[in-house]
Amino acid sequence: MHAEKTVEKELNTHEYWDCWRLETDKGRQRWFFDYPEGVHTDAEKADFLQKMNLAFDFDKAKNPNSADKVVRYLLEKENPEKSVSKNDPVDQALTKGFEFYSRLQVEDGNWTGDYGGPHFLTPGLIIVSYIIGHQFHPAQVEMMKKYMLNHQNADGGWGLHIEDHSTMFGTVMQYVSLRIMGMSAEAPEIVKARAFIQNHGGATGIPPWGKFYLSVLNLYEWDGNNSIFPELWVLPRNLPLHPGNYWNHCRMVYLPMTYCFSKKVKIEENDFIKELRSEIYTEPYEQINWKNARNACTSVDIFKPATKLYKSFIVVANAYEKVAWKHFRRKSDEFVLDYIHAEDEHTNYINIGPVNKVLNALCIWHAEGPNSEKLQKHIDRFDDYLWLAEDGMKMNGYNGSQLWDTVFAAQALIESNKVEEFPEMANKIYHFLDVSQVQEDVRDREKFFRTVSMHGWPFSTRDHGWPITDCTAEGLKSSILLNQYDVISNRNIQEDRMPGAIDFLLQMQNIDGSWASYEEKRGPKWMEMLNPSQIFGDIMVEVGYVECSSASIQGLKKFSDKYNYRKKEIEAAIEKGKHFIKRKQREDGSWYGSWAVCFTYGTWFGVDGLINCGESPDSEPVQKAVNFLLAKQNPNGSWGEEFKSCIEGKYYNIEEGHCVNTAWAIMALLKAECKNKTAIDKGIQFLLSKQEKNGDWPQENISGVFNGNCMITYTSYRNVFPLWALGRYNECRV
Ligand code: LAN
Repeated sequence: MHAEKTVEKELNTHEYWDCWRLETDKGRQRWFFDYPEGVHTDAEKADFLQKMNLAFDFDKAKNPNSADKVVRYLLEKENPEKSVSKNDPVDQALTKGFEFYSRLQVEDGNWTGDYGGPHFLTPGLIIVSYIIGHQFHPAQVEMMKKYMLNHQNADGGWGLHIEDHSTMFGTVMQYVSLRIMGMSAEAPEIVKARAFIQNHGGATGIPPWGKFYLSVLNLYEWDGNNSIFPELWVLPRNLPLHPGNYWNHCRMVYLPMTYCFSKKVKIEENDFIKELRSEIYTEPYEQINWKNARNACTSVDIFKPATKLYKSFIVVANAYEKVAWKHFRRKSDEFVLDYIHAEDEHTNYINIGPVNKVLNALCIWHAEGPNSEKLQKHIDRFDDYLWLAEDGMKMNGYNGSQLWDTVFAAQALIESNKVEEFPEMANKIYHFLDVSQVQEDVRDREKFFRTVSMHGWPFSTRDHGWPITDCTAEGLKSSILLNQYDVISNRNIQEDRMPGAIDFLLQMQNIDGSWASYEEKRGPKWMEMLNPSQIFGDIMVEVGYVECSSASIQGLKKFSDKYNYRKKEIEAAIEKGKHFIKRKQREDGSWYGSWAVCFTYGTWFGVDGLINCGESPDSEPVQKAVNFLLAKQNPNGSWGEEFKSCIEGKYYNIEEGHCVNTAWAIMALLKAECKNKTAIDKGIQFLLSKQEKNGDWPQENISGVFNGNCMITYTSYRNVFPLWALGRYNECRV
């Protein structure tokens, strides 16, 4: 009886998932919804959506991470399973794993997936859409609402990301969004969320970015914000304070923020806004002391407290606001708006990330009007960021991780020696590498502080276009490797399309030998003391990362092994890079990973980087790394790390182990030619035991991270890294 019920529920679930369709075009990915036949009237549609809601019931207590069941169900259905039969268990797992993964590869050659996690992105989109009067499809609204409710914590709040404890930022942002999406103030979930807000002192304690979002919604006075003055943009460029020297994500977020601050952009007050004002504060709105609220920040939210330097700086900035010189302000405003237009054009209205995506749209609405063509172009790109999974619909942390997932799949396939066995997959991969490589520099590059882009690779798609050091290196590496195979039919990425990537990588190396993420380091480290966010670390200026450095070295090395272009300079760059990697190694032999959880990730890059620099596996740093990893192996053969490792900079073990961490550790140990074969065999056994019948691996905890405190989902990691580790193992034992 019970079994029958489960089957029935599953069938129903699929019926609703089947109304959704993912379209992809050169990496652009968008979800479309169609009502099924027979659903015509408004009442029928509303009824259908309510039922669909149940098909997205999700138990956060089991695991707050979606397993990307919807897209995988649709793709698996489209691409039938093929049977695989190999004598050797490792080869069987590997081949089955690739067979399964090939079914998930979309037509244009990449892998799509959930890139959610942060809890401040979807609300940003909802808030801005409300202000600019953009209506989402009712099915999208239903799914976004569902997503937020699925992720509500037991205490009524939401955190900075899906695995986080509740914070004021997370809670107020979802609260306001859910209310905008039509939930009543008396709905039980809303009542609970309000209690969380009230019990933690009310929304005046929301961190600065939250104050900003509330201000444009007219739920918080602009006077309660510290000054974000636009004159910053026209200061002399050689001042460290000039935003042209900031980390590009910080620069691009503060750009529209300065516009809104300067123009005091806000929606007109209405009854709904007045209601919200009465719900999120502990005192009547009119009585709030806004000046005091400027620096208020709820303690559970704080990751990086405001420094003394920042507090002094802000006193000056706030004082300047009262005497700001009109002419200078007008000039600054003009530059800011020009720059917003330029970023929109450079990225084909995708924008660099999910935050400036919506904030630029807001500025364009304000500057160009609600019916402007430019606003429409912005709105057309909203869907590029929306992702549907079994937990509902969310805004992704980027317009996807298409290139990134594809380069790892390429290398896993190559190292496993499976290119010839999966020629279609390999050809599609190559095609995506081809169409995602950037083919031009941006206009007015220097005026807008952009570096060269020509022949770099971005993290997602060519239309997005911002090249990244490690993405470029991995794209280059994958192209060079795949060029060796006759089964690849259109080998378009040849010598003429590589020097640009090399120029970019060489130009991006920092004086200390490191590589940062998108650009070279442009400002001093102490600038971080002016970080106003309180919730993110390392946002002010670029930082040298072991991951980006190791990847860049590997890319340069692979190129230099085959071509002669700038050979001497490459050699020197690799040598300098080696010293950086060595300096970054911790006493215990590990490296801290900044972009995934955490030391197993960093150490995988550290070891691979050193070996590529010509360091012997027997050398001290490599052996120290081996010993570190061996010491962290769990009795069941696995490795596993909690996301807390990233936040505290200290290894937090998960005893039952995670496939992704295990894969990174095994890859590092194999690269280091670790003599302890038993440890590696045990790790491999763990991966084999975890593989599911269809060739997939289970979705475990969140893998990605940024700015030290915010986690982000990479659902492809659970496939691509176990495969790569098995492949490397398989080849090493031959
Ligand atoms: C990313 C995603 C990719 C990531 C790697 C390529 C994996 C990394 O090796 C270098 C850094 C980079 C490019 C990166 C930087 C920070 C990003 C852009 C993100 C984690 C995706 C989302 C995040 C962005 C900052 C989110 C918006 C939040 C702000 C604080 C602006």
